[in-house]
Amino acid sequence: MKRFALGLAGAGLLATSLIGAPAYGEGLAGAPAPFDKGGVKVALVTFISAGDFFQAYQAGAQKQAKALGIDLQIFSGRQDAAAQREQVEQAINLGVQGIIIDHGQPESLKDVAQKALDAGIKVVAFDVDLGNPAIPQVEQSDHELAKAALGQAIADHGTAFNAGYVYVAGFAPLDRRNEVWEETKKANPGIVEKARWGAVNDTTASSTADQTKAAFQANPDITVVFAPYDEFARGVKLATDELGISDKVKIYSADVSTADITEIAAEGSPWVATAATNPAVVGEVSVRAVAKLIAGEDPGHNIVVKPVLITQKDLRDNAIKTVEDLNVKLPAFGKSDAATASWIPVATQ
Ligand code: SR1
Repeated sequence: MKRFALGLAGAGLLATSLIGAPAYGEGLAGAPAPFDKGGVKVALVTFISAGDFFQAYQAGAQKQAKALGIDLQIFSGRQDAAAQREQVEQAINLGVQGIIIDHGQPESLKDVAQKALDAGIKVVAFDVDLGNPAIPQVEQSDHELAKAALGQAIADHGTAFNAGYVYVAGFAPLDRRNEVWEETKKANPGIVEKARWGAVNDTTASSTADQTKAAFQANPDITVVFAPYDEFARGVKLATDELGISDKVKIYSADVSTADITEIAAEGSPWVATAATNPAVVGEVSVRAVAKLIAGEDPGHNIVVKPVLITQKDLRDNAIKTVEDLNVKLPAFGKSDAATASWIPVATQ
């Protein structure tokens, strides 16, 4: 786990490599086939379309695709497993060379992913385990991420407190973070889970806020909430603000965006720490991984982007207001060396 650190930055680190990027259909000088000639098409088939994390992930994927001269088509799944499955089939029919599958339900995707492989299409999965040795898995080291957020909760509150926990089973990153939550409770019997709630839908934050209000009305002695997805944390904060209890509760989360930074750093905010990658970097890594496969190179099977711990104090002390500020103050947050190659221009954030 990288910890927030000052003074490591240089504005030059923000330079992107897009100047001179090939247009779609033009070759990339010095790249292996088919990138030397250009015309590579890739589909990014998403399950969750809304929210800051996923928008930033897609923007990072587009930026890296552009740097490689790839025509990247994004399919929005809108949390609909049947639609996502159909979109994988559409991508196959479009004749793409690569498909990135971003979240989703393994059981509705495994056979269509295999169909893509059988058609000679390279497939990479982000945060969905398709259980296929031919499909590399991109993830954010969710165990490390959850350990960092919970480690901060224990540093702040000790090993005995009444907790609320926001969780929805069936999403690979949330399931991995849940393993750490269960281990943490087992190792610290003084941490008592008083209530568990959560929803993932088109309006995750507001649904979570409604559920949070009910949870706090039934359990007014909760002092710590572990909400390991920023839409969950936003919902919890909305609820504690509305209930007028934000001075009695602290929220520990995953993910970060510029809007999250504003919420965390705000005067009186109960949201005190988050463990996060830069989601745009995860999008870039996903595109590089599929590009390497298309070029006949091995990106590795488990491709991990490491998170950093970001506290309210870090943000306030260092006047961090945006994700771009974080990239500058903490270069390890703004780039990853996962799935790189000498011929791949790295689209640094
Ligand atoms: C519903 S799954 C949400 C998570 O997916 C990504 O891994 C993000 O980190 C987010 O927390």
